[in-house]
Amino acid sequence: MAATLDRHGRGFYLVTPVLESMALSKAAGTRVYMKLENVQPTGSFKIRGIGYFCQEAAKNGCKHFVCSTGGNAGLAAAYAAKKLGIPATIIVPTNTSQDTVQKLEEQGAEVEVFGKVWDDAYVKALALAETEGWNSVHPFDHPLIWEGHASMVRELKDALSNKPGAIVLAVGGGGLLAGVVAGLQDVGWQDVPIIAVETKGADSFNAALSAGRLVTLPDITSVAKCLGAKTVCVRALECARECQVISQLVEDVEAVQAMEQFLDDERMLVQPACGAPLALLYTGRVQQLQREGHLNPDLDSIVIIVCGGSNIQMSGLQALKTQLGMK
Ligand code: PLV
Repeated sequence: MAATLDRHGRGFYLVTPVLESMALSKAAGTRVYMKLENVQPTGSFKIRGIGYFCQEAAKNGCKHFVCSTGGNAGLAAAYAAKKLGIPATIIVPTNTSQDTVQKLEEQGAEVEVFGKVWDDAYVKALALAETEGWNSVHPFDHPLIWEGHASMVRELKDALSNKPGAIVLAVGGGGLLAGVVAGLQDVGWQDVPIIAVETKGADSFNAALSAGRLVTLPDITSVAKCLGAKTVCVRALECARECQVISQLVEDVEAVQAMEQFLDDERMLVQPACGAPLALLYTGRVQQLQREGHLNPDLDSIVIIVCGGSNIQMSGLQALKTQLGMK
């Protein structure tokens, strides 16, 4: 369990609650458990893998971190760096909100705004790592990150009396997917199907699965900027060969409706990146997958990874609704 400990023998992340949701169970027609990663320090699951990566880098003498991010990976890196007493520079694309920049600065990080989307910020981070000799923290593509994320599946195994019938999660660059697959393999649950959800316009995993190879999207047009990696990591495709991974797409409007519904149902506000997997449950897609024979018609339960995201406020939700022409 090295992934759970910092240099003082403490973990950066929390063991998160697993709660049954009456509203989501009703919507999906099967008992739904929420793995509440939104309550992690910095508001998302990212602290698990990124925290572990940073701890290991610190052990190896890292002097300065640089992390390109859609927001949440950077917040996790800044948080871990602060705990480790190592400076961090976080590179965010221009579509990043001022609120996120402020949160990063509050964590003590130096923030640079660069490029239109995350992929551009990544190029800048790599260049800085090269010229300055800093340690680059990838937001999703590293075995230590997957190992850190895998801890959430061990917690699920401890919390649930039965193996779930499916796990629903969001895919951006594929780090969460790779971590969950690592965890499933670790606890002997590798036969649990994973429903991997993206929004249209940030659907690089779906495109890669259809093509049978990595595909680079021309642009990210979805409002779910945190799912906006133009290309997923190689490991994401491998995961789909090792486990049953069902790729599903939702519309931006569905993801934003799901955010609002989830706020009403569970009193928690999450980002569009998390609205996407919630939308899968709210729009009856589970029952559709069952009817089509992709999922067992008789599921014991479904787990949804409530991946969270800290870049959202009520005004932001309202702005998204206006942008998408919703009432
Ligand atoms: N967000 C990354 C990549 O952004 C970041 O830099 O924060 N849910 C939330 C709330 C997220 O922030 C992310 C990733 C995901 C889901 C998807 O995780 P992934 O990238 O590991 O598949 C461009």
